[in-house]
Amino acid sequence: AKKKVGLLVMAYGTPRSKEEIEPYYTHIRRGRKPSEELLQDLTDRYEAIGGISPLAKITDEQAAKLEDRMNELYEEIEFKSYLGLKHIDPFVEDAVKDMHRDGIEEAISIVLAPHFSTFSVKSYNGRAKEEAEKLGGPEIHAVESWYDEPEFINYWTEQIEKTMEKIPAVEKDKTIVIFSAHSLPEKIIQAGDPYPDQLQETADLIAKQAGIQNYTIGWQSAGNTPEPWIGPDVQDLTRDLFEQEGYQTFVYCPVGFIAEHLEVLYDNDYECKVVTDELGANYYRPEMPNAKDEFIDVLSSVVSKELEKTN
Ligand code: FEC
Repeated sequence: AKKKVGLLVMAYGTPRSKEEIEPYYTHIRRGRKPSEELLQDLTDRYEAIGGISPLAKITDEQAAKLEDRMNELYEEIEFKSYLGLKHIDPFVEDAVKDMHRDGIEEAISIVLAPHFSTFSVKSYNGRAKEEAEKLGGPEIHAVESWYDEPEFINYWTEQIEKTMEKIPAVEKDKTIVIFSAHSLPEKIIQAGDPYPDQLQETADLIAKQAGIQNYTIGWQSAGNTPEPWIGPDVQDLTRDLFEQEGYQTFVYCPVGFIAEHLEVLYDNDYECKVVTDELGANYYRPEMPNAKDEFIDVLSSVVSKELEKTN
């Protein structure tokens, strides 16, 4: 029989119906129910992007396609994917339980977010490993980050090139690319988290390959808490670049995300666009990876490298 390997694909998760918004939000808030006002605000944002987020469907498709691709690449192994979500069922722990029940002894885990941080990747993998230890298996080989994976850099390079073709030559000097990721509380930096440096490196690699001189990094979607979050926020950054440096065309590349979900469809396509419209500047946002074949190739390369380390 073929050797069986589990593919633990972990992602943020999203409500699949209006009714799920409250339990989902409560889970994000570590068990504290949101106020009516907060809940309404989040419901309104989902409403603004069409009612619910396309994320659930995209994540399912990514996991299914990755499984197919890995089975094509390795004849001698049978891969089975297990989806484990951070804030809604099937939770990370559920996926590990299913692998254990199916007799999977070895698994590769990958988080559908490119940059490592203690808040994201470490927490996903920590939960998975803790559950596996409780159950006595499977052994999980965790991908820690893949922000510099050459095929990932290629994906964004091609997207930027496509976008640049739409921008008239006379506007090029006044065009800037903003690479962004989800903001996190600033205290992670003092704790030595590599997250900000990894975003900078992704930006540098893509800009170099795409031949882009005008670029910078920014942070988006920060939480509404009194503690300081990593900045500059992409909206403030847009204003500053317009007012102080004269940029008039903005290309938003939210490379810390991989799907067209709320944080992109609302925080970029609505909130950043409000700012560019107000300034009379131009807004562009290249297509997200979603479940495109080129992106499935990124994930399969990353998983293959991890697999080869274990042999
Ligand atoms: O439904 C959708 O389409 C969007 C799903 C979604 C993704 C996502 C990614 C990340 N988050 C990260 C960190 C935080 C921190 C807080 C926080 C809060 C929210 C809220 C919603 C939400 N996040 Fe999220 N995030 C998504 C959705 N996130 C909804 C709650 C309302 C709001 O603030 O908008 C603050 C928590 C707190 O209050 O204590 C911190 C990070 C990522 C990217 C990495 C990853 O995907 O895991 C980091 C997608």
